[in-house]
Amino acid sequence: MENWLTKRAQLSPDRLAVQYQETKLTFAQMKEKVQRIATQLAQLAQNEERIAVITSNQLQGYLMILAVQQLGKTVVLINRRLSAREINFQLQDAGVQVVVQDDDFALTLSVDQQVSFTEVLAIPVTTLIEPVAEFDLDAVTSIMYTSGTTGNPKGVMQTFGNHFYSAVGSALNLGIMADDVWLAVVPIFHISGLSIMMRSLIYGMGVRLFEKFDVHAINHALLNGEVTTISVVPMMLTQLLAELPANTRYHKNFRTMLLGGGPTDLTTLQRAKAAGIEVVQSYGMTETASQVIALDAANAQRKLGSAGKPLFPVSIRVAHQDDQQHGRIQIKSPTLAVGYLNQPEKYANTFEDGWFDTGDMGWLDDEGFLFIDGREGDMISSGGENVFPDEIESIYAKLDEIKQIAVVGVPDKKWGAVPVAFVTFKDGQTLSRQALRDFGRDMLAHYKVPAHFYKATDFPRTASGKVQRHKLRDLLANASE
Ligand code: S0N
Ligand code: AMP
Ligand code: MG
Ligand code: MG
Repeated sequence: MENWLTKRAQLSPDRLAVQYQETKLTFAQMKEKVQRIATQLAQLAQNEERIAVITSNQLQGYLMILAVQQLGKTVVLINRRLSAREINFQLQDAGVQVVVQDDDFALTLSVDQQVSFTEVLAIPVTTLIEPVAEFDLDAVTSIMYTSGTTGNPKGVMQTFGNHFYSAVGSALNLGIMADDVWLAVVPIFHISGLSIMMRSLIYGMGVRLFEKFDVHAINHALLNGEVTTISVVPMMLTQLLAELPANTRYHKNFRTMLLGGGPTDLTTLQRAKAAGIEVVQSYGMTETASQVIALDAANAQRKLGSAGKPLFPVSIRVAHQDDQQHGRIQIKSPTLAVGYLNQPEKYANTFEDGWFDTGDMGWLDDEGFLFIDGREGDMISSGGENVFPDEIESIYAKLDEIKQIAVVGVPDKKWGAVPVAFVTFKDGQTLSRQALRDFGRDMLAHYKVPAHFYKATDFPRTASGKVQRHKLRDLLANASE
């Protein structure tokens, strides 16, 4: 397929491509800027197959990601909130030696070159390079890491074809209007955000980029008609609703709020309904290049609480035990990633009879609408970021003083859920809460650090001695910090 940016700049050169703060770029202007940056990146990383971009949702990072694509190289997208240790693991796994990053990114990483955006933009340009003529639908264009219940994070390899089918599947459900502007406050290092960038190129749609989840600024944009669509995780919807003045309606230009990334409670959906907000519930993951299941506007209210039906290119089945309605959600889709980097067997093992097993549980009603029960294991969804107790426990297990630690998710007013830890110490040893917290903040993304540490004497266990996490919550009632 012809290079999407080249094609888009030909088809609709004067349409808005992206707005960040007061800066607006049309597709023609964006193409010109991206070509210059691609030329600069080429000098920096001539022989690299992959370049990592570390950025918040700001314009330079946005253009850097597109520039890597123009070179025919793969962009490795790094969660800006991870610790140096976590990022180094991903960079090493992806064989990355060149990182381009936000000017204010402060961590020192184990790579040959760590270059700030300002430094990239200062590289002298004599002759502009030619962008790649074609985007090969089978070529891997982006890699982003996803964690699981066990083992190290896996680099999910997404192809141009994955992004293309994802964008088309979304459009066939939500529709496309000539003046659409999609507000991107979900991170462009997650598929929730990157998928908006890809839709923009494919649809010729404007993106309004927000660096911070500033509730007032975002409500303002939805109230004054500047944007037509927004992607949110549940915690964002809750906060937007809480700050929305009573009897106030979003602007009539605003047509869709795409909600995904984690479970939403029915009360929040009902409050959104009462506020007249068109919430489209959806379900998707990094491996599926964003939503694969979504509600349509016609059923959004009637099927409140459902994640919807599979998008046009997607098939779904729930694999269950004989007489049970609930089971494992499995998917076939041209948006399915082509693999986990360096771990082909691991990816192959997630398939059953050609169906990708999501690891999530759910059930289908008699009309084929999917309801999600949650993930197997003990994943915690904190503000749309996935947190795995096993990972936190294994990090803390490195501390000599700790005999055993067990982590469990508890409801949280702001983030939806947060991890808390129960700790037992070896005889005669202890660590302060502050020491435990500091250690965690050094080793882990801050959202993974337990919000509370409770000293325990022992844990509820099975007959074989395994800690029963689900029973730990019962201990909270009489636990002391
Ligand atoms: C909610 C967000 C924006 C909060 O970040 P904010 O307010 O910018 O925080 P900071 O200023 O950076 O930090 C302030 C303090 O808060 C801590 N913190 C930040 N985030 C979290 C968190 N999630 N949980 C707990 N604490 C958090 C910071 O650590 C800091 O504290 P200190 O100073 O102590 O360090 C942010 O969390 C965010 O962006 N969340 C959303 C992430 C997301 O997009 N997840 C979805 C991933 N899944 C997918 O992409 C697949 C589904 C999908 O594609 C999709 C999803 C949604 C909508 C549409 C789609 C689609 O299909 O298209
Ligand atoms: P990620 O790997 O970060 O892309 O997160 C994907 C995971 O988020 C899924 O496997 C689910 O566990 C969870 N998730 C996404 N959408 C929903 C939803 N609508 N309801 C419940 N959980 C969801
Ligand atoms: Mg995942
Ligand atoms: Mg931040």
